[in-house]
Amino acid sequence: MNEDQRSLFLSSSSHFPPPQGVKLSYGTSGFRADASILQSTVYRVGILAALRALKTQSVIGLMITASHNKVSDNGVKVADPSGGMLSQDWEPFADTLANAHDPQHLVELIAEFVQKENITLDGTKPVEILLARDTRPSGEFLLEAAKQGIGSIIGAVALDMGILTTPQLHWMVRARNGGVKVSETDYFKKLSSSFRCLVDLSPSGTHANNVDDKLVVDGANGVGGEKLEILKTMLNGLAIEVRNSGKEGGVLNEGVGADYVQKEKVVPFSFGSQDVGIRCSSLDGDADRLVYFIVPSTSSNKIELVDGDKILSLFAIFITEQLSILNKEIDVKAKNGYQCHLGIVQTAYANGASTDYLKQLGLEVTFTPTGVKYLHEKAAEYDIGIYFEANGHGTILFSEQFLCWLKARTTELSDVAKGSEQHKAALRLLAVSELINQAAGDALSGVLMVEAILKHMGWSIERWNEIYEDLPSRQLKVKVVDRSAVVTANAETVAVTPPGIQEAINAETAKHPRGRCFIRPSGTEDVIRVYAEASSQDAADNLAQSVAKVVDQFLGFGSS
Ligand code: NG1
Ligand code: ZN
Repeated sequence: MNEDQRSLFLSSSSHFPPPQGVKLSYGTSGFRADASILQSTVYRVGILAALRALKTQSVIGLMITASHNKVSDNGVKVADPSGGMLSQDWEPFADTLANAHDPQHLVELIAEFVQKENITLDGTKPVEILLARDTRPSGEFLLEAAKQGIGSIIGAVALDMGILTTPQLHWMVRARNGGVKVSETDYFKKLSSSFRCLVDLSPSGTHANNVDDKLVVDGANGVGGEKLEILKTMLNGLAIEVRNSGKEGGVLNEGVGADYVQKEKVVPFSFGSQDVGIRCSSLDGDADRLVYFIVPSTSSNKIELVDGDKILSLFAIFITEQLSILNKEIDVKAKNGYQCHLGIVQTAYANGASTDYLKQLGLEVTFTPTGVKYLHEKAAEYDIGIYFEANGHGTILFSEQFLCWLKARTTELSDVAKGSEQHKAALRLLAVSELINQAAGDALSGVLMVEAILKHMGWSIERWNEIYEDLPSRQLKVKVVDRSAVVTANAETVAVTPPGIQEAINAETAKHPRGRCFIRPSGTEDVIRVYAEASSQDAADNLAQSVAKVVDQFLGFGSS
């Protein structure tokens, strides 16, 4: 590292002293904390993103968001050239960078890393970093810190894309690295045109159930509602009403949003008896999660949740149907054949009934730890990989090889075969690959996928919800002295440490029919999460409560 670069670092980093007594870690989804202590972290992630761009000689993304967390929190994460999450082998460097205690130490760490990774810092090959933020007020000053971090690396250029959903930024990074200089308008155009294409390919006569009725969307008082207001004006044949768009003065994620609806299973603010019989859905604060729900015709505020597992199952049904139409007329062993490998990826939070259902359909289901970085990576191993977290975060990935084959099939077919069922199935799969965000789980493209499939099947939301019945479940959080004391294995289903805790969990679980329970440290909050499932709601509640007590005994503030 030359002297100019060294003194640039020293002077700019002296404006961003790290918070005292806080240890930050690049968790499930980047760094997250109270916004008031994040300035130095975001500045340092700016440096990290710039180094990553130089290393990969590609466009990198930096997103400022704390998703479903409360409005006083914020966070920052990096999008890699593929549009996916930061490569996991850079996470330890992210941690050391964020926790460096003074400018001198920071410069030494960077110099060492730059040398190890063979990164050239002479400005001869300039690179771009796309910046975006959600609607949190703190995003504004944090974005400035990110710009300063990027500006402290010679040859790195920050491009401020303004307020975007997290998946919009991931999508832009991916597209730009594919050589297309896209804007937000291109994103909306792509979604609306591929949605139109899918709807036009629906079998005639299947629209009746829902073509004229509307979808009501809870925007979590965040960026998603705002963007959906724009997108909906570009859609034909789908009426969307957005509530909690943030314009009515509501607070981000407070009594609203996908996380609230999924965890509390109650109606979000501004929904109620007027919505009985209507399809309702909820986005989270940065619009990368989506759940649907039904308001039952009772006086309580409870809802029927149609969660990420049901969205995944709906997608799986549709894709399987298209693949079987294709395979019916193709000899997969012939020269033009293709044995498409379809895989489903879930986490331990997936409702047991969903996994049973998917396996009954004959699908291959695998599990990864929580966090889309794991699910995404696994799903990318298939020709078509569908992944979802129960909380509504997920997408469908297509391999390049399979897409090439599909494209070739649609053009190769004779004029007679064009318009055949096989041709339509291939076109539908291609439209899905355009509509669904290949970079990250995306609530806006997810809504359009769900709506197009419901039209295709001629299904109401009730019909969709009935594909299987969820096992009752309960999630709790426990505050502990040090959450890193819990180390898990087997896709987080077993707690390896502290010693004896798993045996205690097993003993509680064994008391309940169809009981299943696990604990893990949250990657986004300072808590241990408890998940319990059993044959009745009371049993699931009791199991979760008793395991929360176990956690408290082993790790709580009175434990030592
Ligand atoms: P943590 O806090 O690590 O449980 C939560 C979600 C994840 C993921 C991330 C990122 C649950 C139980 N966990 O992570 O699935 O979505 O936030 O937003 O929903
Ligand atoms: Zn989110």
